[in-house]
Amino acid sequence: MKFESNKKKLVFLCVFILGNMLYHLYKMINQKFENYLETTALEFLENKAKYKEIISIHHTDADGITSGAIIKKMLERLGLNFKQYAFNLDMPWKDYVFNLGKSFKSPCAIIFSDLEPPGTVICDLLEKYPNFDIYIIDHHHFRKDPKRELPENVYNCNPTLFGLNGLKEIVGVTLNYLFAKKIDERNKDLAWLAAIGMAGDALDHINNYKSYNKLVIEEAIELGQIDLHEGICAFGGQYERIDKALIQSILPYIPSLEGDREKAKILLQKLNIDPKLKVTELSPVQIDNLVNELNLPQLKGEYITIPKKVGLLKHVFEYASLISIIGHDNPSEAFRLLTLNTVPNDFKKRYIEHTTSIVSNLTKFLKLKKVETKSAIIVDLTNKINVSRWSNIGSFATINKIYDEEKALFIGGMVKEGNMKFSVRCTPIFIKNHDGKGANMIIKEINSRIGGTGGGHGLAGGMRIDPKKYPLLTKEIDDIINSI
Ligand SMILES: [Mn+2]
Repeated sequence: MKFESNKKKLVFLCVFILGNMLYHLYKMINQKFENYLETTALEFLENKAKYKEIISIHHTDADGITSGAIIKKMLERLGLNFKQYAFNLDMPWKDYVFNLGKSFKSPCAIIFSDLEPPGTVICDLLEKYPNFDIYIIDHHHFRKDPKRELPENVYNCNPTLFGLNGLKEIVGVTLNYLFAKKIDERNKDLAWLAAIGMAGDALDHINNYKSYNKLVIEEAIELGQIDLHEGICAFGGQYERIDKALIQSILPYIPSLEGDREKAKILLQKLNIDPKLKVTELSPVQIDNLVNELNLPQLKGEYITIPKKVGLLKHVFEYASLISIIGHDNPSEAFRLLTLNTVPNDFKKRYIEHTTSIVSNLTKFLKLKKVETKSAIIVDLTNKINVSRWSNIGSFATINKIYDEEKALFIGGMVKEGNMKFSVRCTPIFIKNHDGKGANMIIKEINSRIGGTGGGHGLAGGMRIDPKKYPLLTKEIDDIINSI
């Protein structure tokens, strides 16, 4: 009898485990998307002989640079004639791609990595150059042409069209890596590049990676290209000794330390932790004591290192930040960084300046007077923090959850006479509470009620208004948010 019941339990357990595995597998992969990606890769291989040249256009942040590096290697392996362009989106797509397109040798293939023109521009471009084939390997929300379908020679592999989350589940470099691997299995030696790009776009703990992001990380670990560890995650200062790391950490930002090294030292002394210890050298007990003392559970988690690199470049979050800092104005230097094992001093200096300024600006942000209504927080930074930092503060304040997550954040101020600029941020909680609507819908409503310009997506957007309308904005903001 007892044996029978144990047997039943065992069968039940097996069914449960198997069911769970199948469920997770189903959640991980999206067969329709994979089929389309594979078909696109096969079509590319079939068409490649007819192309006089291949044009690769990619973004300039860490996700874009690593995507570009993967496509470059893929094209080199195919022995194809190609040109590569890094585009930081500082001019309208139409101007950029029409001007560039004049020099392309037709027929050609254009591969867009980690960025893509809106549908209207693609349709216009192909009306002028019907012999350009277009391969879209991008994960951003695709802006369709409301009147025209894309022609047949556009292969749109955008995973968001297949219901995937273009950030949590698959970022640009993950997609470009998967595409390159469908083209040629040898490209799997580039998986470590995906780990860097992902860190830059996802801005999250590895524990929270999902679907294809997670699968590619697991692949890179299996191939020995990256290592996974558990411990303190002071992203921004992960390569440093612990006292410096804590005050340089931007994910999480540690409010109680205010970027002050003395405060960090006092804290460590209290916990009997040697400030000279490296973040990665802390014992499990020291880790728990630190996390408890600061009451920051997100300070503990999984982190990734690249075994063949040293110092800052060993840590993917910091590597990605550095590439994004350099890449916007100097993409070729950002490309070169990928070939190095140690960070050059001048780059490291720029990295530290950038990171410490985020910390000090977040500290300022917390202390500033804010207009707080039922559904919004409005912060006027005019003459307080440099304009070029506003959007960045908005993003890091949001990912660090250092304001009421149920409210929309407006951060900005006067940029010049008659012009007020705001970055708008909404957290996933805000969006969930408002039927899936966020920053872009709020901006649209503001534009129609009180004027101005702007746009964006649910989590983030930007807008400009007439400063004379600022009092009206603060007065009506709750009503505006209520009506989206
Ligand atoms: Mn991206």
